[in-house]
Amino acid sequence: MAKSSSCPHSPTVTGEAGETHQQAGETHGRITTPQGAPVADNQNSLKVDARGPMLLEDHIFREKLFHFDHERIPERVVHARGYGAHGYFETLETLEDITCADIFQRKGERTPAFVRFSTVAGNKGSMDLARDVRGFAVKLYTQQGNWDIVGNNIPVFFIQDPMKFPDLVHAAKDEPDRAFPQAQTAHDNFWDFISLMPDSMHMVMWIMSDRAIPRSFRFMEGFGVHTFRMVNAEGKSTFVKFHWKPKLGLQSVLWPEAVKINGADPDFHRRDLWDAIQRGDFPEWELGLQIFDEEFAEKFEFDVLDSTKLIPEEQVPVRVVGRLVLDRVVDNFFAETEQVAFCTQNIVKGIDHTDDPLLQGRNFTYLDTQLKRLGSPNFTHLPINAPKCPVMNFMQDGHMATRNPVGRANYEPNSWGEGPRECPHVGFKSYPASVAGMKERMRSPSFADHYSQARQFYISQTKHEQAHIRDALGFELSKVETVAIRERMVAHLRNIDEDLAQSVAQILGIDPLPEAIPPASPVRQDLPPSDALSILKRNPGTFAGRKLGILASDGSSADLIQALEQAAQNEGAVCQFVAPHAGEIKLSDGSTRKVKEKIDGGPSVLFDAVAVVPSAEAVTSLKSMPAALQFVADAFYHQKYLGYGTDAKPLLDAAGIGSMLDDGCAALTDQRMIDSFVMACRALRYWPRA
Ligand code: HDE
Repeated sequence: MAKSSSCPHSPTVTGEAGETHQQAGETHGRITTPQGAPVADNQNSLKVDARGPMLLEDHIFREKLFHFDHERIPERVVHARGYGAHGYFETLETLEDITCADIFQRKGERTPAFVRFSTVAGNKGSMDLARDVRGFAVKLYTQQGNWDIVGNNIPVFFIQDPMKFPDLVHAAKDEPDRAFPQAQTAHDNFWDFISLMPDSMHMVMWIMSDRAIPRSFRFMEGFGVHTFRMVNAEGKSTFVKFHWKPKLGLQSVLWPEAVKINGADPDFHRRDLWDAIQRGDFPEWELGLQIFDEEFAEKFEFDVLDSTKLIPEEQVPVRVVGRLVLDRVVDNFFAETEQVAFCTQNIVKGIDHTDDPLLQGRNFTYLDTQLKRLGSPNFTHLPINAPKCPVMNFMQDGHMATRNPVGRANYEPNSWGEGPRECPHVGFKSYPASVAGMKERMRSPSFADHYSQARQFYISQTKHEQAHIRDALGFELSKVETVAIRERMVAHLRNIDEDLAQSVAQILGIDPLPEAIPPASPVRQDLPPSDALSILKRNPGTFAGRKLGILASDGSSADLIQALEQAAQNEGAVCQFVAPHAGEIKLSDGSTRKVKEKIDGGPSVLFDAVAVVPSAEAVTSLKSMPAALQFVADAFYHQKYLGYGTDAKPLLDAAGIGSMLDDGCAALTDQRMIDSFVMACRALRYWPRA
């Protein structure tokens, strides 16, 4: 039988213009096999007769499927779900007094950068708004080699010794027998482990706070966590902690919003980053340093080598020395975001590690994990990992070696005059810290205080933020089935704050309160609140980079919408339209607006503030649509700023909020009201409604 060009499922059939797909392909370049041989038919495998068996000799089919079968590489054990972008780091301050790192020598110089944000616990396909720590990993392609700052959006960590990392991660991820829950810590194994690890209590306060449900990557801080060293040309060492401060300020969602966003748009964070970069609204952070010396380290209340502790910014202020701008999305997710390999050991001359045990453990494990994931010690040859400065050494061969030396000499020293040589003056030198002591497996007594900074974090929060921590603990522990674990957690909380312990116990129905766990070191009651630890105390006072969701319809007032658009633009915010139907809406003056979301696909949780301005006619039908009622009711209950046109009032009444309107709700009656509504949105949420 002839080749099935008449098969109705075959795209090789002649198209309307009388052109076959193969012909169309000519203009796009030819499909070839991996060996470069042009492929004549990419639709049909080789068979004996159209309905007959396939032939093993079909090398084109076999090679195509062989490659497909091997497309996946192992996902990261932790931080599997991530999203990356390119950009640059700009040096704002030279730091030759404290470091000889090349990147800090010339003010105004730009260094290429790649950043990958991530959640920790979930699989690669999990949702973005899991309650979780966010990874904030930065690769700086400096002229003296790649420098990676592999940080998180939380400045402390769960554990003090890397020996416990596999246990922590096993406990946090889905339980091994049932393989759930996915991307959440609200289960017995996690809280069982945590409640047996008092060192994690400070981190617990952070992950139960709004920090663990950021509004987007653009609105979160990043931290190097550990104490690092900077070393200057004279060999003098200074301690530093790294901070990334978002230009647009901090912002988080509410937990009920997170739950809905995960359903409405599981890619909420990655989409936000992609969209912002694509519209030229480049995300930006300042690099800040907390700089301190041995003397400060000696007198500070806690051990600076303990990653479960931070240094309050009020004690050591953050000095801004650079900025990071993300201005380019990836060309290919796999090649860049999936294959990027961060290693804490990637440091450059002028930067050095300290004896923080967690950092030392990480220095072993990141290299090891990249070998497993990328399958070859030559992962540094991949473009995303390759330094942008010359690389010369005698390392050779291995799987997939693409950067191969030429010549006879593959060792050093050699008599052939070939190859690179070591360079004592410009090369990396470890800081010659003096070390002495017994080999032993033990935890330093200076790491023993597990509750004081947890308490300091809690008392630094506003009352709304404290309520969120209480509710988060109540929610997570209510999902723990073993009562003894819940009780053990409440017993820890008593060391942090009695009221918190009491209210969580009440949520969990625990009465009487269990005895507090005896702390290894007395809990300090005298640490003052630190405003820098709160998100709300540092409200950025800007609506820039945020989204105003406009619920509109055919016939909506063009004047009102234009005024809203103008006011939002003045603030640097984006407007998106939600409407009863997809496509376009025609406004009162006949002009049109592109609909971003149909009402049942665009709940108000996707926006930072909403304006409800459908025509009177549309309101009549929207009043009986659950999605429209939820849109306005959710916006109200999630404490969003809510503007409404006079025609929309019946919709607010039908949603049950018409009689409760407060100062966070504005009737958009004239230009002045519209402007003041959009300016009020700078507060990001109308907290009194909570
Ligand atoms: Fe990681 N961590 N980690 N971690 N980590 C990994 O490396 C590990 C820790 C962090 O976007 C893994 O490439 C140990 C602290 C980020 O690709 C793995 C310990 C901080 C990323 C690993 C820690 C981090 C990772 C898994 C305790 C904040 C994602 C995949 C000693 C300062 C990087 C990979 C990316 C990834 C080990 C603790 C941040 C297994 C053993 C503390 C942002 O090697």
